[in-house]
Parts: sequence; C-alpha cells; structure tokens
Amino acid sequence: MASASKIRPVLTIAGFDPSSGAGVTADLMVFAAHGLFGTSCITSLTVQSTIGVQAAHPIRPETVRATLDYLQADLPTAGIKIGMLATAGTVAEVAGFLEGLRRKGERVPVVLDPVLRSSSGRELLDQEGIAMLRERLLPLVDWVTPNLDELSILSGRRVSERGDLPDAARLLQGAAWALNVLATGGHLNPPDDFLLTGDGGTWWLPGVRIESTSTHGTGCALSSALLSGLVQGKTPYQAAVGAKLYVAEAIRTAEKIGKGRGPLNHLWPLGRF
Ligand code: PXL
Repeated sequence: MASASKIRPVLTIAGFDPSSGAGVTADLMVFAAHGLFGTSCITSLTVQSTIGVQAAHPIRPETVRATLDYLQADLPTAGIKIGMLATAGTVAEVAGFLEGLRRKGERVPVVLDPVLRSSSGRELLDQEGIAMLRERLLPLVDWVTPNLDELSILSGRRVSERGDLPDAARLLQGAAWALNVLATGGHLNPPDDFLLTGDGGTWWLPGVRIESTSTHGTGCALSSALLSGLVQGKTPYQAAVGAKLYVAEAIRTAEKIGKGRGPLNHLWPLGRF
C-alpha cells in the first residue's frame, strides 16, 4: 500500500567546513540523527581543520539564490536553518528568498544562527553583512541563536555575564514581531542558556560544564537540532531543551580527533561511531 507520508526535507544554508565539525556537513548529520532528510546550500568554502579556519571563499550570491530557488521548486522544505552567510550580498539574497516564501504563503520555521566569527577569531560575515543581517534578515526569521559575542554585537549591549542576557535578548527581539531568542551561554559557568519565546516567556535552561576539546561547531549543531525539533512539532520550550540535551550528549560522547577543537559525536542517537 502506498504510504501517505511524503518526505519534506529540512534545508541548511551555511558554509562548508571540510573537517565536518561545523557547516553544512555537520548540519546534515544533525538532521540525520533526528531522522530527517536534509538538503543544503553552501554559502562559502572554508579552508579549515580542527585547528582553525585558514581561509574562506564566498560563493557568488546569485549562485546561492539560484540554488535556493531551484531546490524549493522541486523539494519544498519543511524548515530552514541559516548559518554562515559570508557577505552582505548573500544576506540580501537569502532575505529575498524568505520574502518570496512568505509571499507564496509557504511559511516554515526558520532558525538563524548568526555566525559572525569563527572560534579561532576569523571574520565569517563582513561588516556590511552584519548590518544587513540585523535590519533585513532578522525580521524574516522565527528564531535566532546567538552566543554571548553575537548577542552583544547584534543588540549593541555589553554581554559578558549571566545577568546581561535577558535585557540583550529583549532588545534583539524588539517590540514588533514574535522572534524567539535562544541565547547560548556556553562560555558562562555554569553554561546555562537563556530562552525568550515570541510570546514573552522566559526560561534559563541549565547546562553542566563538560571538560572536552570536542566542541567545534556546537552553535551549528544546536541550531540544527532546534530546527529538527520544531519541524517535528515540538513547542519552542521543548525544542530548545531537546537541542541543548542533544548537543551536551554529542560533546560528552565524542572521541578526541584532530590536533585542535574536534567535532562532536553528531550521530550519537544512531549508535557509536
Ligand atoms: O561555528 C561557526 C561556523 C559556522 N559555519 C562554518 C564555520 C564556522 C566556524 O568556523 O566554518 C562553515
């Protein structure tokens, strides 16, 4: 008997990290670990290993847009995760793509991981791109998942300790739309995250510090796990808690590989790798 179910892919729009700690290949593993089929659109080819990002080569914005339009016409997506965008031109094309989906009534959950810099310090979005992300892209997404630095840059507020998170998250949310903010406190001790939901609900999500060097791409994994939970029908709170648990277990069970900050064990729900 034919199945009534149709696979609806989840889409990641992000950079390519050849070491699979971060970027689209990591995101696709996170989707697979949640039982989802993922598609991807690469925004930049980074030259990267566990040691750091040596170079980044942005893809032409019109190639990114053509990929998104061609994919959507054939494999309409159930949800979108956005990571590294590299240039203002690509931010504008992704914003244009999301506006097009809205116009056609094809609304799906959109999670923005506002990747500005690698943990090794390299710029992953240019200055003009940061302004465009804040002004044009942020109003088109449902979720944003900044770390402390990203929250500080995007809110224009100093964010260095736990008490700074709630006000900065509210500033980012603004008054005009129901943005959900999951501000990650991976560098706090304890590493608690702060969740501000679109309807004004607030929670601290408790974290436990895990001593590990397998922490490359934790932001990528968190945002992709969050999107996975949302397309599977979880509430904002359930999806945020589920994503945090997923990432903690992926760090805890990772084997150390590479000379620098190694990848998480993205596929832990599928068994041991
Ligand atoms: O973790 C941020 C990040 C996201 N996406 C890509 C990256 C990095 C960090 O290096 O390379 C492609």
